[in-house]
Formats: sequence, C-alpha cells, structure tokens
Amino acid sequence: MTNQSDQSSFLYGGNAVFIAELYARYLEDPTSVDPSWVRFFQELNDEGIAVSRDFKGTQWGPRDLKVIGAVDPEAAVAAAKKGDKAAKPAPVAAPSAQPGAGASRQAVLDSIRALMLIRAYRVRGHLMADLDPLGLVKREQHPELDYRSYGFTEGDLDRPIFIDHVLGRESASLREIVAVLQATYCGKIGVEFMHIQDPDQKAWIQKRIETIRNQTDFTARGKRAILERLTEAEGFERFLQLKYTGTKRFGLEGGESVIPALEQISKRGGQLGVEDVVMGMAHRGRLNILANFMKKPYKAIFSEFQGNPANPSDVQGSGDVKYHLGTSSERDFDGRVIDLSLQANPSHLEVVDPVVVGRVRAKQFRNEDTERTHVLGVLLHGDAAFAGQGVVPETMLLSQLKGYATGGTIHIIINNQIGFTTAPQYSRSGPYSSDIAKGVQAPIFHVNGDDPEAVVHVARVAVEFRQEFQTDVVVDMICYRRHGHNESDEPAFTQPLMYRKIAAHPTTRTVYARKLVAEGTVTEAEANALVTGFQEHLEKEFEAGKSYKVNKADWLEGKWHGIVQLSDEEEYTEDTTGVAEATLKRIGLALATAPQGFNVNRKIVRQLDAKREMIETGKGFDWGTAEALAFGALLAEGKPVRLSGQDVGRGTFSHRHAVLVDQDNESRYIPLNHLGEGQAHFEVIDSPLSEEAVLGFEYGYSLEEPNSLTLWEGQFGDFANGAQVIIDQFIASGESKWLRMSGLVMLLPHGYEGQGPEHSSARWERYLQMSAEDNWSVCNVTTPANYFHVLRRQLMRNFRKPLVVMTPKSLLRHKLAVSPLDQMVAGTHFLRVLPETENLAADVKIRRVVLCSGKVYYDLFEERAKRGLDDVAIVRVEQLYPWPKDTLKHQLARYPNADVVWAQEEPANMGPWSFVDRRLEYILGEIDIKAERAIYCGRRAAASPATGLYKNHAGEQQWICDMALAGEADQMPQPFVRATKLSRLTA
Ligand SMILES: Cc1ncc(C[n+]2csc(CCOP(=O)(O)OP(=O)(O)O)c2C)c(N)n1
Repeated sequence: MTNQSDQSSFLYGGNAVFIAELYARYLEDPTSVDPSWVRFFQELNDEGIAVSRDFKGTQWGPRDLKVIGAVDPEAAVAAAKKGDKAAKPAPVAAPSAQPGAGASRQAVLDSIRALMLIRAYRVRGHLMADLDPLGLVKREQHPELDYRSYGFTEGDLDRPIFIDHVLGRESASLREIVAVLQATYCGKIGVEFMHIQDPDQKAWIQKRIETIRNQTDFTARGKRAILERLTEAEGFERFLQLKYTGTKRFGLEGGESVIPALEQISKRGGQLGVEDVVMGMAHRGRLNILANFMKKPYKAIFSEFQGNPANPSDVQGSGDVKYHLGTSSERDFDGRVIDLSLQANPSHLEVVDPVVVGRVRAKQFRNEDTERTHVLGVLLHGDAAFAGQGVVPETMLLSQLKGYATGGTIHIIINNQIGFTTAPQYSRSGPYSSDIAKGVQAPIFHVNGDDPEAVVHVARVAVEFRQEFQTDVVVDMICYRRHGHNESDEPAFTQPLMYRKIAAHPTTRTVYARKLVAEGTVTEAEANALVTGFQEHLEKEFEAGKSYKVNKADWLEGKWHGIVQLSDEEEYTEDTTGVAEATLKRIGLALATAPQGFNVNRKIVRQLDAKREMIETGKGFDWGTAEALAFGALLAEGKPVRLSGQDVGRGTFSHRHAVLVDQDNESRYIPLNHLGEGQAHFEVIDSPLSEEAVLGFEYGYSLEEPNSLTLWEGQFGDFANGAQVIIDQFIASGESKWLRMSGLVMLLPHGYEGQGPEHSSARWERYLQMSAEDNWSVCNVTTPANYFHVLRRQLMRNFRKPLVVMTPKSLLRHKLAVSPLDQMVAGTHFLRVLPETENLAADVKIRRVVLCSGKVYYDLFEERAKRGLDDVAIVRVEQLYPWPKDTLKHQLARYPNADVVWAQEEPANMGPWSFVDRRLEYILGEIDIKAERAIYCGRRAAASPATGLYKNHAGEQQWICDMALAGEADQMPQPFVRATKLSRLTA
C-alpha cells in the first residue's frame, strides 16, 4: 500500500480512476476496502479533500453526497483562537439544493476526481506558476495538474461537477475549476503549504487565497503608493550609480519590489498589533532599505559615500563599511507608530539571523508581549545564502521552542537567481532556495518580483498568517540582479545569456508604470513626474550631504540610559559585587528547599542538605552554590537572569540542578524563581544542539537587555568554535564596529583532566589573541567566590563588556575549590589576581614565583604541599584580559630574589603563554626582581590540544608540576621545539 506521504504522486494518472472507484466503494461500505485505504481516506478527510460517507441509500446522487472538502476555515480559526488546537475543522453543512438529484454514480466519481485534481493543484500548482521575470526557468506542464490524468476527457470540460464550495462554488464545470485553480495556484504566485501538518493553518491559507484567487484588488491609491515606492527604490540606485559610478553599493536593482513589501508588512502588521519590527539583512539592497524603508536621511548616506564617518568624531570605535551599518527609526503607518530597527551585520551571510531573533525575544520579554504579536522579526535573505548557510535552519529550529520562540519570523528571500557568480544549479540540491523552511512547517510563498502587486499581496498574507499562528513564514521573491555582484563586476563573464536578457528587460518600475498607465490608474505624465520629482529631491539631499555632520550616535539611549562607554584602560576600582550576608543566607535557604510533597531525587536531596550546611556554617561553598547565589542576588535586586545552552538546567557535570524534577510526575521546580516577592525572573533553558544559532540568539538578547544577565554555556568549551563567527564578528568586535555593547557571558568548561583531545581545552588562546581595546574580559577563575563576583560584576559596572570565562569540571567537586561565605558578603569584590595564600618563608627568601591560571593551580598547590616547599610562591592570574598589570606588578615586586615561571597545562602554542610572555617581560623590566623573563613550563607546542591516553596525560601533568616547582631553568621545555612521538614534554 502506498504511503500517505507520497500520496500526491499516485493520486493521478491511471491510479486516479482506480482510487475514485475504490473511494466510492469506501463511501458505500468502509469495510469493503483494505484498512490501510480506510486510513488514507480518513487522512484525506482531515485535509479537507474527501467526500464524507455520510449518505443514505444505495442510489448515488449529489443529494446524498456530503462533501467536506470545504473545511469551514472560519470555524477552524475560531476553534484555534479558543486555544482548541485539537478541534477538527467543522465540516460545511450539506448543500440544500443540488443539481441532478438522484444522479448517477458517474456524478459521484466526477466529484471525487475533481477533488483530487484540486488537491494536486494545492500541492503542486507552484511548479507551474509564472515566477521568473526573466523567463529563464521553464514552466513545464505537470501531469498531476492535467485533468486528463484523472480520467476526464475534453468532452467532460463543460459538465457541471458538484464540488460543494471547495473553491467557493457549489458546483462548477471542469473548465471553470481548472481556470480557478490556474489563477490561484499558477499565476505570479506559487504557494507551498501542503507540507504543514496543522489542519487549521492549511485551512486558513486555502480560504485566504482560494476565495480571492490569490490576488488583492488594490485601490487606485494603493497602486499609486506602490508605484511611488518603486520609483524611490529605483531612483535612489540610479542616482548613486550616477554620482558614485563604480563604488560598491550592492544595489537592489531587479529586486525593488521588496520595498513596498516591507511597507505592507509594517502597515498590515500595525493593524494587527505589531508595534516593533527588528530586521536583519545582508548587503544586497541594504542602502536602499536604510534610505527608503528605515528613512535614514539620504544626505547622511551621501555623506558616508563621501568618506565621512557614520558617527560623531568624539565617539570611539573602528567603524564599518556603510552597507553593514544598522539604524533605528520610528515610522507612522496610517496613524500607527512602529519602531523599526535594522541590526548591523558583518559580511558573513546569514549569521545575523539568530542575533535578530534573540533581540526580538528580549524585546518581547521587556514589553511583556506574551502573545508575541507586538514585536516582529523580519529577515531578508539572498537565495544562495538561504540555501547554503547552516545557521539558517539552526535559527529556524529555535522558532517554536519554549525558550526561544518569538511568534514567528517573516523571511523574505530576495531571490535574484544568482549568488555572486554561481547559478542555482550549483547552489542547492532542491528546486527552491526556500526548501529548508519546510522543516519547520513554514508556509512558503513564491512570487514573481516583477509583479509588485502580487509581492505586496503575499507580504500581506504572510504577516496575517504570522499574527494568526505565530510561526515562521517565507516569501521567496524571484527577481534578478541587474548588475554584477557589485557595481564594478562584469556578470557576462559567467552568465552571458542571463545578462543579455537582463539588459533587454525593462525595470520593475517601468513594467508597473506601463501597467498602471494602460489601465488608466495614472497618466504617463504623472508617472514621469514622480521620477523627476524624486530626482530633484535627491539632488537637494546630495548638496546637503556635502556639509552634513552627524550630531549624535544612536546608542546608549532608552534602556541603555546610564550606561557609559569605557573610554580608557579598564578602571581598577573595586566593584560593589559583595552582597549582605542575610540576603545570601535567605537565597541560600531557598536554593536548598523543595516544595512540600515534591519528590526530589535522593541524590539531589543530599546535595540540598549539603547546601543547607554551607549556609548554616558559612563554609565550604562549592561552585554550583556560588553561581546560584550570584544569580539569586541579581534576581533579588530585580535583575533578570537568562542562562541557555545544552543541558544547562541540570548542568553537563550534574552540578547545577537549577531545575528540580519530581521523581513521580516529572513536574519541574526552579528554586531561583521562589526567592520572594519582587524578584526578577530566572530563565534557564536546555538549548537545542546548536552552538552558532543559540550563541547568536543570546548575544542578540544581551543587546536588548543591559540589565539582565544573559549567559550561554558550552557543553565543553571547545564546542564554542561551532559558533566562531558569532564570537569573531559580534562578541569580540561588535562594540568597536557598531557601537553596540553587550554584557553576554560565555561559560566555557576547560581544563586538562585526561579526557582526550576534544574535551580538555576551550582554546582560550583564541579569545586572548582577539583581546584589545578593552573589548571583553577573559577570565579563568579558581574559587567559587571569585566566580560569584565576576558574574555579578557584569551588571554592577556602568559599562557593559562580554565576559568569557573558562569554567571548571573537576574543580566543581574539588575539596580545595571551595569558598567561605565571608568572601562573598558586602565589602568583598572580584580579585583579578589571587596572591599566595600560605605562610611561606619571608618574601626575600622566595626563590621562585609560579604564575598560573585556572585548575593547574590546585595541582601545583598539592604538589608543593607534598614536597613541603616553602620557598616557592604560587600566584593566580584570575583575569587575563584586561591584563591586571598593576596588581601583578605589585605581587611580583614582593619577591626580589625569585625567578618567575609561567605554568600552564596547555601546549605552548595554546593557552595564555604567547599572550603573557611579553607582557610579563614588561612588568619584570619595571620592577626590582632577579627574573628578566618568565620561564615557560608546560606542554610543548602541539597540533592537537591533548593526548588521548590517560597515562600520558597523568605523566605530563605530574611533570609540569615537578618542573614548575623544582625544575632548573635549563630543564624546562623549549616551548616551540617539535615534540617527538614519544613525549610531548622532553624531546
Ligand atoms: C559566509 C559567507 N561566505 C561567503 C561570502 C561571500 N559572498 C558575498 S555575497 C555572496 C553571494 C551571495 O548570494 P545570494 O545569497 O544569492 O545574495 P545576492 O548577493 O545574490 O543578493 C558571497 C558568496 C559571504 N559574504 N559570507
């Protein structure tokens, strides 16, 4: 038996006649057909395609025939609104008067076959739609869309067929049915929606498009407005081409219809409750959208073309090219004001997607937009990028997840049928660039970009659908690119035929103006006047651009008020991150308490008891508890905390247990949300298995929420390189390029514990290499208390910087890695450097200072104790960047007779060695100390971060401790000498 999933291909041809017969039998007596067919026919019922078997008598006839093909969409939508998602769409009542009562079995078969044909159009009609303005993609007759495949002949064309309002008609001739289907599904719009599982959504689309043949009848005013928008879009590019010939602008020409589409989304969206639109897009057409949609002044853009900066000269930052910049504005759409924001983005295509979606989520949180209908995300894509970049499906994956949902994003693909020089057949395996969107059941509207009315209509349907169902929607606008990839590229090198066609092809505005003139909506003179009027306006703006001065940077406003730009080296003021003891105790007790009757796992009960003991004694606070206290104290101060990443609720290493799970019924309890009245919300989300999209999302979230602590945790720190683009392009450099601060925290489990090459190193050398201009903090803290402070510091400073923390694994349970409560109480603060803690020989007697960072400290500490050494001091650098030069200098200056060793677990080409080597040399040069340079003690340079053999690991670790504490300078490894196969250390 053929499976329902490929039903559409067997519903036609010779099968169609057979199936219609079978179906007729099923209607008569369901037990007379194989049960698998019964299931199939029932599924067709669900899709609103089938005929019910609710008839009586043996005489076939339309009077007996109750077609439920016309699912009543209004009833379905009403049911959905009531939240009754499971409710089946109500069947339309049986028609009261039908032609040919007592008609033959033939009439029934006609109805069934006609319904199969209708279904085929719904599924495959888009394949025959007229989508390509250039006519390069040939539309071929598809057999499933041929009525002859269903047993009809030409002689049947004019016979009335009962279809019970399926297309809004009780009955119609086959000729009429085909005409309606062609108009609806094979015009300038092709719709893909039959992959959607939700019957309400399908029914909604069917009704929305079938009743009006998938067209809006625009008023003369509406048409004129579309022409005006096209005139501006085209005129702006032409003007730039004229004034700045050959300058890169990645023009929109060929895709101008996207401007009226965006207008429509905002306008119709506004009517449906949208108040805020956050947008992301790549280079193509960006300047046009900045000017003509975001309403960035033309003169500002012209001034940037003249080489002037986009920000006032007193604002620091390295800036970015003009086609990457973002902006925000307020616009009035028919009396409704909408906040528009276009996210700045790097050249890396599509990577902005999760950032925008994260921003949308944060705005919805702040605006208490629980329905997610007031803040809308809109993403514009290129066709090659949408199909090619993995971050696209990763971002879509988030769209329906509890912790990341934003009520659906509207995706518009500016599908110019080329990616740089690469044609679609080399860009993707499926027929459409948009195919990936089917994975999240998004409806997809393909539309011919040369029919701006169709584009605007589709934009309208898309926003209506999104507002109704809170899912992603895709508009695939098929157009062309008039010039090369940029304006100085020669496209005919690679696409000569396409570009010959384009050269002869009139512009979208010209095509539309001719149409409006032909139908009498505007005169030719009026259409021309729009063009000349706009050019004159641009000329004036161009003149104004010559003396244009930006008077303020659009940042640190609104929710960012009170935050300042850090103007110099990080100030070493002590931050007020400590918290009153009573508050910490109150939070601690809440953490250790589950509600009455909640059946906590036995092992966790022990952990909760241990926490209670920490609170009662004020001693022995472990990592997980210190973290929870840091979060809890922020929450109690009214500052929300959001932590996302893989398995963060429990914690990869089973140390966090931020979510307790009842062992009887799996209900969840989050102690941090039960601290007391007035506290802020703690959101802890187990993320899907994505690094790039989730980290991008959290970064976006942090841009909107300066007063929330937003954290992303990698499962192991090395997995963060799956999100490297987000780190390089946004987190490290976003403030410098675009004046956008972020207080995002990245938690990266790191440390050499013999787990092999993949789980030892978070590769923090990369973060250190990217450190400059106080762009972020990079830390590897060794005590729970310092971790507590560094987290709280994120929101206590009057500026925001991302924080990258190497977090521990074995230290989570290490008996020495604990802190007393009094290191977290009021008056205490984060320590960038932790000095020697033990009572050693007098400072002048210290023969060696071992500097280190992170977990290796405890290995060194224990080895020193074992050896009973009292002339080797161990100093921990807890924050590597910003480099705590003064504090470190102060500590090193205590030991004038010491040599200085830098000990690390990582190979010499990794970890902090390259970063600290010269910096230490500068410090040593400035103080009175025996050492001139630090001696390296660690693994030799290596290709892979760690050995896969535990025995080797243990030997190497021991050797590092031995050498660091007692080795002579000439025994130390030469960091960059090639290691042999035998040993990474001694070759
Ligand atoms: C991640 C990434 N890889 C490569 C590039 C270089 N690049 C810039 S534009 C472009 C083609 C994009 O094609 P498409 O997505 O169809 O957009 P279009 O330029 O045609 O509007 C490429 C490959 C890039 N910017 N980003």
